[in-house]
Amino acid sequence: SDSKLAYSVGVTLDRFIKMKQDDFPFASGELSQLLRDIGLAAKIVNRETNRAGLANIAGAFGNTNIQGEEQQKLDVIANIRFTRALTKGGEVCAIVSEEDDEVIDLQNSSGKYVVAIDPLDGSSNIDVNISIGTIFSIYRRVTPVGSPIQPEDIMQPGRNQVAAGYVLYGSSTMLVYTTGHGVNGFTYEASLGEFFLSHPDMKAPQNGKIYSINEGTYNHFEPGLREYLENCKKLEYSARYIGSLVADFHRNLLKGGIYIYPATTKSPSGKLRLLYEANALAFIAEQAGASAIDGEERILDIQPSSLHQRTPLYIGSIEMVKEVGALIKKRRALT
Ligand code: P6P
Repeated sequence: SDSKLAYSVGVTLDRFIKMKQDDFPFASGELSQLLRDIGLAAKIVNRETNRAGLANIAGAFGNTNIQGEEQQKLDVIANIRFTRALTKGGEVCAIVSEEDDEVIDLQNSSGKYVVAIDPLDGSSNIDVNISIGTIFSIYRRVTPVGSPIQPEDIMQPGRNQVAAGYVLYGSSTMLVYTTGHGVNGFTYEASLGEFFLSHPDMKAPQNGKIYSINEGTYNHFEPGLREYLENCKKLEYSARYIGSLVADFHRNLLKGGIYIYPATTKSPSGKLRLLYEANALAFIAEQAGASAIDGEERILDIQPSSLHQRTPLYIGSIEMVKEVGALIKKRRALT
């Protein structure tokens, strides 16, 4: 297939997007340009992230970095970079960002797309040099192009996504995305300034032996989840929890595993955000043969009611998600 060929000749992200666009001659090319814009912003944020350590050291002696600039938090910088790239590209009419309380209306009368983005998830990990990530979802607006943005353009269920992806700023920086025709991973080669296709047609193992959850609040978990975790321990599964959603998700996608951020009595809707965290990873998971629920229903079927609403998230290998979902359903029926 062309993905295999691409892998062998080392195709870049831009070349791959072009190849895939050729597969869809009716595509207007705007989504392709939007994906390229995201790729560019990812390269810029990658550079800022790599410098952050040095800047922070300088910043430790006051509020300015080695360039004497006001040291901004990296997630603020990432938000500016992605928002600017998406604005300049011209294809986007509105942005929902973890960093902005309100929808950013770009007043772009020709923009067809709405982007929901977490510019830098897990940014508290930067100071301890742990991987962090960008997560994004892309929707087509549902009201006529050129008319004022309406709530229904923004409050779309995850199944409406036309594309979704993440950037993982880790031991190497990767961009992983789907446009609904499978999942492809690209690894950044900084010396060339290019993302190269490194993980064509990613498929998650049906089952796994890794579970990722913060058990600190175990006593607040519901019975079905506690029963599932006891099963994991009986089977001596590996507990792997990085404290960075994108990093845990990516490892579980490649090796098989489940990531859980549950509802607890303290946070009844969990911690993670539906619009710019759960939906994007759920779309990628399902495209890679994995699964994502909120404990009982499919993440992609949730009808959003507020911009920054939270949702519990159970995501990863399909057999593991099925098992924990069944236990939760069984124990809820008993209460
Ligand atoms: P806790 C990071 O703040 C984040 O949003 C995810 O990336 C991560 O998995 C989770 O929260 C960590 O949360 O409550 O376990 O520290």
